[in-house]
Amino acid sequence: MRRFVAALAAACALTVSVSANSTAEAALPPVKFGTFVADPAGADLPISTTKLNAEFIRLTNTTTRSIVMTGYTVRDNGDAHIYRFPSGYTIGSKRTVTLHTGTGRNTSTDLYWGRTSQYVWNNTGDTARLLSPTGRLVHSCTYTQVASGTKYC
Ligand SMILES: [Ca+2]
Ligand SMILES: [Ca+2]
Repeated sequence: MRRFVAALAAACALTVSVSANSTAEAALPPVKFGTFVADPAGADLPISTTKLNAEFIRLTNTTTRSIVMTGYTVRDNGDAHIYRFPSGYTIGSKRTVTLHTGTGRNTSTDLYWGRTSQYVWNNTGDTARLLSPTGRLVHSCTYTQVASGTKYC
C-alpha cells in the first residue's frame, strides 16, 4: 500500500509538472528571439559583408498563425540601432527568420539590417528587444560576453 501511495504521489507530481510546462508554453511571446550570435568567431576588423552577416539574431513565430511584421522593430541597448521589418513581411507559423547585420537580399528565411561599416551587437554585452507597432515589448534577450559569442534566447 505504501508503495502504491508513493507511485500515486509520483504520478501526481508528474501531472503537475506537465501542466506547469504547458502553462509556460502558453506564455511564450508570439515572436521570440532564438540563436543570438553577438560576437562571431574571428576578428571583427577589417569589416566585411561576410563578417557583418555572421553576426545575427533569429526570431521565431511561436504561434499557429502567420504574423505580419509591419511596424515591428528590433532594437539594441539604448536604441543605438533600430531595425524596421520590411512592410508586409510575414513570418509563417512556427517559422524562423535570421536577421543578419550586413547587407543582402531579403528572403522568407533571411533578413538584412543593411549595415556596411558597423556591427550592431556589442561583443561585451547587449540586449535585443522586439517591439510591436504600438511600442509594446514583445520579447527581449540579453547577451553577456561568453567565449562562444552566442546566446540561446
Ligand atoms: Ca558584435
Ligand atoms: Ca549595440
